Amino acid sequence: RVERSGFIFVGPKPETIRLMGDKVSAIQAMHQAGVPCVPGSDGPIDNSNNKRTMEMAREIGYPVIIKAAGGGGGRGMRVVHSDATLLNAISLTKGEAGAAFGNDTVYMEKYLENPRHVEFQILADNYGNAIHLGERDCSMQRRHQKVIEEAPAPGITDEQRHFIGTRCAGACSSIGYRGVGTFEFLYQDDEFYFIEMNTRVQVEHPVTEMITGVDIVKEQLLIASGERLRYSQDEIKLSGHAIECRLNAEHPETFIPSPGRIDEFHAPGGPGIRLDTHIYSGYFVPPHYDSMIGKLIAHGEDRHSALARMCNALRETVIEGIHTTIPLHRQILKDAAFQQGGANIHYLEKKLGM
Ligand code: MV4
Repeated sequence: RVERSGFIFVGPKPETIRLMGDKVSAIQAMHQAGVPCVPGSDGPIDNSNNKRTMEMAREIGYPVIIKAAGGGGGRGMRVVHSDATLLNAISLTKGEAGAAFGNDTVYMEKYLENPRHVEFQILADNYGNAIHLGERDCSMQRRHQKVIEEAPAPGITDEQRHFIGTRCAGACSSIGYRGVGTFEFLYQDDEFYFIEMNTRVQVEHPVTEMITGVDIVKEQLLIASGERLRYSQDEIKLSGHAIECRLNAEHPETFIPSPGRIDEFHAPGGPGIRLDTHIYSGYFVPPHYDSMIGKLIAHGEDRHSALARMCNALRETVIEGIHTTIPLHRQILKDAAFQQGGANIHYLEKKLGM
């Protein structure tokens, strides 16, 4: 399952894992496997027991978030700040979820106000072997679209990585998951909280490839053809730092799609630079598909070096005839908080004044 093919959407976005039915069951399975989850309802909200629901929200502590078990991409969620609005928020979310996803199951979690979005890459074969390839920080996002991703996540220690990564890999073995997958976490105040699993290769997989040397797509194909994992966990060594800028055919300030002819194209190069793209001079960006036209990835021996290489590569890249998000990336790279590392999921939208 691939999210995008040749950077063109080939169908509906493959969903978050519907393990044993839906996200609620996935969370329960991960909880069972020792993966830390967000304090919450630990199952669907029981519509016939409002007293228990109110109690639960008080135990968890406001604010709480009501989420649709069948939701995704930021749809089907509601934050609740007090008893007064709880039951109404639940019925509204249920109604929307039933109409939008054909599943009105909702669950409750503690709402984390300022988390980072950190996800672990795992590989699992058909024989119960599973390993992790460390984590990516995907906090730099706008309207649930990731803009920049990096690996490793700034400030995460080897101990944290080992603890969470081992549990993710263990969970794969215990649920019989095979293929490649991503465990999504919210990370706040030095703690990880599992929220969802993605059962596909993701757009941002190259940053993990750059720091591990593992070709994730190749391993996916080998696993699917019945091969055993070719790496043990000991053989996975993280080296340096990688960052990815998603190049979209969009206006860098309004984010309005900008299809049309690419009159001039010049690719960047040099040590540590990778550009995944299908464009060329004379290419016509069609108006009907996803606006992503490339992914620029920079690797360096440390974060500072990766950022410096990315800066140069963005300056070197020429895409004329359409608008692209390259100027946005150059602006973000100049940002002090971004350079510092560890900005949360709300940072970019605040910076852009939304
Ligand atoms: C949350 C959250 C805060 N607390 N859950 C948004 C989409 C879905 N994948 C999960 N999402 C969130 N769940 C709790 N308990 C905040 C978000 C969230 C978010 C998460 C990841 C990346 C970007 C986000 C943007 C807004 C809200």
